[in-house]
Amino acid sequence: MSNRFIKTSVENKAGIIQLNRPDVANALNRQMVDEIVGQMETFDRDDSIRAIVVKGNKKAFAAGADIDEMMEDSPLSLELSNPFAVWDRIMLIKKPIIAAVNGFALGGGFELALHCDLIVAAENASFGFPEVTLGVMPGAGGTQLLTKAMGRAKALEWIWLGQPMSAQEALQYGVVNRVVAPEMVEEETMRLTNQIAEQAPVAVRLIKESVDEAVDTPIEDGLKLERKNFYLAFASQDQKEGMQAFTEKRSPSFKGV
Ligand code: CO8
Repeated sequence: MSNRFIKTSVENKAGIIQLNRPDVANALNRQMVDEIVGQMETFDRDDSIRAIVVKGNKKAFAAGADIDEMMEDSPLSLELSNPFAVWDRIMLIKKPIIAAVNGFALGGGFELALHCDLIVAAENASFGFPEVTLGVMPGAGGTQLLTKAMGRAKALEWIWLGQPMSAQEALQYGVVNRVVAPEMVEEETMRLTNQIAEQAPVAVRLIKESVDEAVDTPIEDGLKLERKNFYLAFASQDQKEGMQAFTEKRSPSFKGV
């Protein structure tokens, strides 16, 4: 099935997903979310891709769920259509996902950015959950992901007030990784992505799983997984190549096996 609401491309070892509903500030309708997640899964299965980038346009990363589509929903229509099941699949993507955010990342758009592993933001980007002003609340993980990222008190303030937060403030609270001039967002995102894409792929994958474990589990369980993954890394050719290259004082050539 061809994509209607996203554009895709490949640059070096990065698979790029561009949100493409510019007329409505990239508001996320359900088909668009299906396309985004389906494409993430396609890139995740592709051995030539080492990292995934999600970006919008100059004005907006995404201004939230499509309000026109959502306004007729009822509890039962939501229960039956189960619109958030597709979001859970993002959590299963093994490769690094980097969001490049220019302009608005609001509501579901902010939730999409928070589902990514790293965020590069423009100085003029604004992040927020305006749902409260619509009489609802975040539904695609926003209350959970933002609280884990910045702590309870600040997350409550942000979600209760519904006001956007600047990129600088988001940086200060550890919600985004880097803030750069708007015209540098893509370049900086690709620089970061390419750096990660050059690392040993098996190690990158095991690191993502291990760090994710730290967020949700007791320290004992996290340490067990870290140790298991550390041992597993020694089953890869990349471990041998990486250590050999170090002793031979040359750059390693990682193959992802
Ligand atoms: N849904 C539908 N249409 C939208 C949305 C949206 N979320 N955001 C913008 N648009 C449309 C506008 O209606 C407008 O259309 P038209 O040209 O036909 O009038 C067009 O995009 C351009 O928008 P504006 O004219 O408003 O542009 P401005 O620069 O003046 O303002 C803003 C940009 C600030 C982004 C403004 O459009 C805005 O406030 N948008 C709504 C933001 C919002 O409330 N988002 C939260 C939605 S609720 C939500 O996300 C719940 C998430 C849980 C589920 C997630 C599942 C996907």
